[in-house]
Amino acid sequence: MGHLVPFSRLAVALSPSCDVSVAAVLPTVSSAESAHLDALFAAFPAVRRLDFPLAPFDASEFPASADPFFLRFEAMRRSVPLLLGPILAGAGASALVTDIALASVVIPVAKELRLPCYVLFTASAAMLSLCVHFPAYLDANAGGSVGDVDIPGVYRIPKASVPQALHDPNHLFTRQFVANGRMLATSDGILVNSIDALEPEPIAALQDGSVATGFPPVYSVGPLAPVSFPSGEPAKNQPPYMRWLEAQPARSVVYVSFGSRKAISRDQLRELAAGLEVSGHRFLWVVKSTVVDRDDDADLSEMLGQGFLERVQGRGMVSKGWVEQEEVLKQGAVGLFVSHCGWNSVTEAAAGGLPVLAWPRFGDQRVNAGVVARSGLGVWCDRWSWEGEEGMVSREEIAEKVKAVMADEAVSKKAAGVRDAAAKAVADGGSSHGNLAQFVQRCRD
Ligand code: BUP
Repeated sequence: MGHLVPFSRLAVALSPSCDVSVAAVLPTVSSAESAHLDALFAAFPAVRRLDFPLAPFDASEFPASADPFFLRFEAMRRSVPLLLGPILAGAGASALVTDIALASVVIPVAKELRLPCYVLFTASAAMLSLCVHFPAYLDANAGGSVGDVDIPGVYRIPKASVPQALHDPNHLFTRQFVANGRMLATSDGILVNSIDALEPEPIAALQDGSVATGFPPVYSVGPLAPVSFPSGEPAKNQPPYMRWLEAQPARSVVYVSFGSRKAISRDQLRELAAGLEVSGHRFLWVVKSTVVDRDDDADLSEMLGQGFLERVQGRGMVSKGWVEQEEVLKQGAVGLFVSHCGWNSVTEAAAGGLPVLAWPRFGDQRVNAGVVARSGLGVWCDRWSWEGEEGMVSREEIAEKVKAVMADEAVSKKAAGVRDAAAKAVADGGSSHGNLAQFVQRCRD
């Protein structure tokens, strides 16, 4: 979803001025993805659907434990040279925007077709600068282990924040990341869902050539506007969590979500439950117990501890299924977002001026948590990470941090400042608005 959501937002943002088609890869891994695609094409008929069926893929060369989403990216990467050309020819495309995860296989196909090819980087600009610099870092490091990474013109990414997979040169993610990073310089331009107010150094360094010389234009176009899929349902048929949220006082609810995939131990989950209970605050918590939502048949009360749901009834809502996060964050009742710091969640918090208590899990999330802390959008105690071996974060620590950030007026003020800057960037005359217009103009030239 972290990739699909920003693509939908970009497609909708472009569709008034461009003829937009979206290649939907089938079958999807998760139910959330297929529901999202169906809703997108139903709500925006001007956005055309191009089905991209995958070529047969034999996953037996990968460990059985391999992440199903990484495997899907690999299957897509292998299908692209075979299938993308005919799909594009049928669509009559004059420019192409590819996901970063496919850049190194899509750009050569686009070049063969003489089609300008842009990349939408769905993570932060800090992560983009790491992606651009990392191949050079590895070359200079000549097989040594990965440590802190100093990105020219940006800042140092500490070893602990470099995505865990990148410490292993043979990891499937590392091979894809390096191949994509090397190919970025040959694209026609890169769109990144960020703004100066969040990431002044990485954006400037990417644009002025400090990260890599002779680099194509980088368009910061964030925060991409959320896309609403009107359900057509009357208000009384709203999901229970929305009805509950509407009844809560302004800025009184702690919203807790670690994204659409599970990576949190059962013990930590229960400690978090206890921490939220001890904090005394109202909360809405989205719980996932599996990596792929289709497999999630866990029982909430068994997962969170006997009696928990009863004890917090009225004060806390726990949802195992998908919630409409954009709607939740728009609701004035939420006052704090305890987040894994998936990049879309960070940009959504920024657009809403909602303080973030960062609790990254893996991948790019520690880099994003660093952005949250640097920009002042929120707070991160860097011991708080699922990936670390430091042990569990205790209920007392969770309760204390939640209470402290909920009461912290300085953080609220900073987050409101980020919101105002984000609103200015996307308004007529703002940087993101202008960059998107420039990108459209280049596609037309
Ligand atoms: Br969970 C959840 N509802 O219940 P990130 C997520 N989202 O609308 P990451 C919902 O999915 P992945 C839910 O608003 C955001 O736009 C959320 O993207 C939305 O997370 C998106 O925050 C998730 O970038 O993606 O970890 O990159 O969860 O797919 O691993």
